[in-house]
Amino acid sequence: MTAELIDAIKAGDRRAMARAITLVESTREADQDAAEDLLAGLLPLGGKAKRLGISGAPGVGKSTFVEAFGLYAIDQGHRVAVLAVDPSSTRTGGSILGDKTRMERLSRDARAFIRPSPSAGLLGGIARRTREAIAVVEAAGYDVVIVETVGVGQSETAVADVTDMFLLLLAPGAGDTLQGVKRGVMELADLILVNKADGALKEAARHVVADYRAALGLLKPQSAHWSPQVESCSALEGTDIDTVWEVIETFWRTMTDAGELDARRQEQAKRRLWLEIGDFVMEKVRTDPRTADLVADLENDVAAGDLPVRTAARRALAPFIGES
Ligand SMILES: Nc1nc2c(ncn2[C@@H]2O[C@H](COP(=O)(O)OP(=O)(O)OP(=O)(O)O)[C@@H](O)[C@H]2O)c(=O)[nH]1
Ligand SMILES: [Mg+2]
Repeated sequence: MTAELIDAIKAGDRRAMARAITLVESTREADQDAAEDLLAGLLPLGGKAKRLGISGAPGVGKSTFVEAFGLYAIDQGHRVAVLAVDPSSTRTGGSILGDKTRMERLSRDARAFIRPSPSAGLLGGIARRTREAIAVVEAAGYDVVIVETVGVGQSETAVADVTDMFLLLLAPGAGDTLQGVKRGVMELADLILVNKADGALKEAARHVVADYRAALGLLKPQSAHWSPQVESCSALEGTDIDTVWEVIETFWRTMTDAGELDARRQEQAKRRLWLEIGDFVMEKVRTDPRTADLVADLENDVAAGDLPVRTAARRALAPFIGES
């Protein structure tokens, strides 16, 4: 069954891709072996895409940008997959509807694949599933993968951790003054893009660009080979999307030649390993019948202040690691 599914994915069969993503997203115990078989089979087929993370406050124009940028990339001969990470449980029907209309042309194009966010859940779980969804779309030959999230503080880190390049979208007059963006988020950005540089906002956008260029000059770049760039564009009018594409190409050339792209991906995989181990152990300890009562008592003891937390933690783990 796995071999057939992989063949269908390789052939770019959209229903097979959707089925595979649903399988890797599944939390059912009965699906876990099949999901791991599938991922093992996909492994040698992946890794060739440009993985681009995009974030920004609500309303800065992420969906509009992804549509314009995606269509541009398709024009350049690429195939584009869009995966959404949504940490909030409050996403409204209106907003999903908004995405459908704002990405209308892209979603109808056979060279694009758009996967909306899995229904809300823990951010860690969503990030893991996104990583695995990337494996599926890469195996299907999509060579530009966009992972989009609305910026809420932690979602940016989650997205940056599954992508190669992080793009922070801003808009003039949207509270995106320098003070409005958290320093930690700014430090993640490989490219800061000031959108809505059109009409009455054009002049304001120029100021925002200048402010951020100055501010970035004061930050120590995360990378030894890449200094974060600041550009502007208009997703609505489709202007300067080509400039954005050029910056992205330069980033990939630079980082690939320097070996830093591979290094980033290796670090991400190692971090993910420890997160998976942590999740697995946590789940075991929480749900194991041998510790259920013990854990409840320990929770009470630490809540009452009767036991140091580290001692309680050690006791909770004792049945698994043979310590007392
Ligand atoms: N003037 C102008 N308006 C834009 C531009 N890009 C997007 N908008 C408008 O800004 C509004 C929000 O755009 P979206 O693309 O839905 O923004 P978003 O960041 O995806 O919003 P959420 O999904 O709610 O977080 C819409 O009314 C767009 O038409 C632009 O380049 N210029
Ligand atoms: Mg949107």
